[in-house]
Amino acid sequence: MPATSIEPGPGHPRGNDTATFYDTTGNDIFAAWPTHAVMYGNGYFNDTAGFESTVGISSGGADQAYLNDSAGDDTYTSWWNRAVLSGSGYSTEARNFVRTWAGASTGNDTATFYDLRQRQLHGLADARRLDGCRILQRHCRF
Ligand SMILES: [Ca+2]
Ligand SMILES: [Ca+2]
Repeated sequence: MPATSIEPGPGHPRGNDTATFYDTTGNDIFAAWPTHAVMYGNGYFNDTAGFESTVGISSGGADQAYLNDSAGDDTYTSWWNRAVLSGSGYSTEARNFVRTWAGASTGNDTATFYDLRQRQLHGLADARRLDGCRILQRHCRF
């Protein structure tokens, strides 16, 4: 199956464009950076570039999401079924993934985790490594 690529195109004005990735019933990988994102699995590979907002959705399987931050200040917020990483000019969201990973590189990055009852579990600045998981973040490490 040929790879597909969707881009706003040259000269496209910066706006609030959203790209949404839908997974398969099998195991899929969603990986996102501030300027591009990919989802791939058995027999397919999809990618985008230049969207300000990107959403990856898992419907089943042992899906994993990897959210990569920018060089500037970023904010990561994780709920039991959803995680959002955002910074200057971009936002990336992963929904219903069994496992979500977010990386903090440079900048004043912050992370907040909420449990099933919306209680805040952790707040920390300049996180180097965040590893959220689906149920109560029991296996999180940073
Ligand atoms: Ca899947
Ligand atoms: Ca950062």
